Amino acid sequence: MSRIITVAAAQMGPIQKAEPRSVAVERMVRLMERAHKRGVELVVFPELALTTFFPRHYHQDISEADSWFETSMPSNETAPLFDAARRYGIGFHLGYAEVAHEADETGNVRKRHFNTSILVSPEGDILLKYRKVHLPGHAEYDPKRVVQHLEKRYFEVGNLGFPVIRAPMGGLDGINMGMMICNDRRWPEAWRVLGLQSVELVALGYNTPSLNMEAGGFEAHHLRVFHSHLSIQAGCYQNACFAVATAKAGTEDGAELFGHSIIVNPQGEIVAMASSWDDELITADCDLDMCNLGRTTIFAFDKHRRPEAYGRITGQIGAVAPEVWKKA
Ligand code: CDV
Repeated sequence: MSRIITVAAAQMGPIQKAEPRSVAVERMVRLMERAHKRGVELVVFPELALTTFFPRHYHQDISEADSWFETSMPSNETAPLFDAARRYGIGFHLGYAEVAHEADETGNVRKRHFNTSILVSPEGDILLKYRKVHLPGHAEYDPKRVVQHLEKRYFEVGNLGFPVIRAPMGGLDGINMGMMICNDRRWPEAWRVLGLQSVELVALGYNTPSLNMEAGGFEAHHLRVFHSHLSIQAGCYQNACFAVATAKAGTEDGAELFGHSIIVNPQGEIVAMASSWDDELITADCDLDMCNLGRTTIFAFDKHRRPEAYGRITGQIGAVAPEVWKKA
């Protein structure tokens, strides 16, 4: 019997700075209602889905940025999402900014900020939490940039690794599910850590500007989308898994996000793609047995991986210069 789950990427159009969470949540509940009508069993929302992509805004006093963060999940404002999950029998993935009071690596309990995502069951239970590891951007105001990207100012590096959980979802007894957030998708290490836990479905939310502000905007628009898709398609193929990659899209606070949400199969093929820059639901029936081909042949990790040759992957951060050839 094949293992099929119907999934949706619930792309969201822009959320402006002044818009309250209640408006975003209302839009998300509408998307869940539409998903239910289409027989969807798991809905994936974008990164930082409750507010505008606030790391583009500079707060000199960092504590002022706390208004963008959630202190509890669920909360009064996000409860309608959990209610909709129960009402429609749909699981969901949500990206949000999390503030937590917890110990750091030195044992000091303090207020900590993370770019977080959760996977929620159709019963409203939080099955898995992930905190973004690869934080792009910068920590200080950069006068050269037209639009800031201050993730390194507002978030700490995620401290939960790349976890995978096996849990029931839709009509299936168990699916191996993992998450990554936006920039993580560009790092093969992130995919492989999930792959090494037999992930079958990766939920991934993103907010990606149409222009590369670091490069003065010279990177062509179509290459921005291409690199996003290339990374996700390669990650799925090389780790024999599905991905539901969901964007926030359109012009938000005057800055453009490119959208192009996709669902990808373990062959690396795009099986659904968003075409608007607005709230849009794309769906696919994912037969998880498709994961078996890659993981028992080309990417049978137990047979073919050579970790003894991969020492640099974890032993080193930046690239070093190679040895220079000299004529004997
Ligand atoms: N939110 C992100 O992580 N965005 C990055 C941008 C800054 C390049 C991304 O990788 O899409």
